[in-house]
Amino acid sequence: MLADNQLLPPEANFEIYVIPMVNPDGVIHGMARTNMAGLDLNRHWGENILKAPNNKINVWLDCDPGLDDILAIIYAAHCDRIDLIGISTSPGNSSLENTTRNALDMLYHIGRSDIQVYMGSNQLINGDMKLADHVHGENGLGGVHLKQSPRQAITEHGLQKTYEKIMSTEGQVVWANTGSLTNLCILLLTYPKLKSKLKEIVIMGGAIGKGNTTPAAEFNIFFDPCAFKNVLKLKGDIPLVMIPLETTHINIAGEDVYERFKGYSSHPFGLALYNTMLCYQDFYITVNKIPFPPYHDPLTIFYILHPEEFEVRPANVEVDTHPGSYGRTNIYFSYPGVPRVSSSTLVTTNLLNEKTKFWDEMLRIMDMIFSPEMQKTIGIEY
Ligand SMILES: [Ca+2]
Repeated sequence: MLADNQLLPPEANFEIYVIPMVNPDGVIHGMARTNMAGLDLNRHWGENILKAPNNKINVWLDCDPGLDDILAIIYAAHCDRIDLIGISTSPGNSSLENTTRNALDMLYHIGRSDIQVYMGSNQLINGDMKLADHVHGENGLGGVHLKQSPRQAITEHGLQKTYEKIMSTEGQVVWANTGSLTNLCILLLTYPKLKSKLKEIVIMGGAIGKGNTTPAAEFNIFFDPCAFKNVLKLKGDIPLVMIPLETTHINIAGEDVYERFKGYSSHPFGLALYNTMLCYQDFYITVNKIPFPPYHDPLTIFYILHPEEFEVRPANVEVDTHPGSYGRTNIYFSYPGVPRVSSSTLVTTNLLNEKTKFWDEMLRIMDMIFSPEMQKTIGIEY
């Protein structure tokens, strides 16, 4: 292993780096494949030490549902290797009221109302709120209205309760983030002890090149750039994995996926989900001129489960808050002749398999949700 301050040999291939994933105890729990000179070409993942005592990975999901967040919720809530210990909400894809309602309703319809929803901050670290309702519709679900969950979110001191819940969880927790970084920033500022409980932060956000909200910026970062800027400072040595647009744009829900979801539409909730997908697709056809849309947010959960499916590189990440490039993520990778970037911040640069396991796993969960046995357990009368 190269020392942090050691120069890479000039013949080294800089396309893919070896990425030791090290926990605070110094134990490497995984290693990405590399074709760098002198290092093993094979992927050799160790035992995943992220697992909680119940052999599951504790995950907290902070989100702003959101047409693509909802698949992250379903995936995390029903993956048998994850213990989704709570969900906090932020404004972004829609108002805080709507995103919180959407999280509650989604959990209700998939039979996971036992997972508590915590309403996060309705105030950004800096700047004015510019919701993405032109993408996600007037309610964040493309105008699709679900039968409402009888449960309520924790609205009083939601972030304090988030902190308390995480701190009282046995084992460490992975923070998955599919909206702005506002809530995490406030938590790290207010409760520095939180750092001791966070094993890893995995965010969907930013871009290496062009943004999707402005030419410079991706939406989640653009929404509250100062939040991400401060999270990068406040997180200390906690590994942070940033999944930028360049990776999420590979995760297309193709025609086959749409056909499968269409197959659930004889069920009222299946029809609602399919309609959210049609709304999302319509935006990408109209605005981006592509026939099928990328699903950004669920890749956070996919990364937590399958980091070996991603190419990742350490990088210094800076967040631009100048007016002309507001919200741009400036990513500094290593390159020949420059000392290797030593950073606990990793940026994904590719998905290693053209056909990832993501949609297979997602569809397996959907089949399970719409099975007669599961529907009987969920017990909603439509
Ligand atoms: Ca989102």
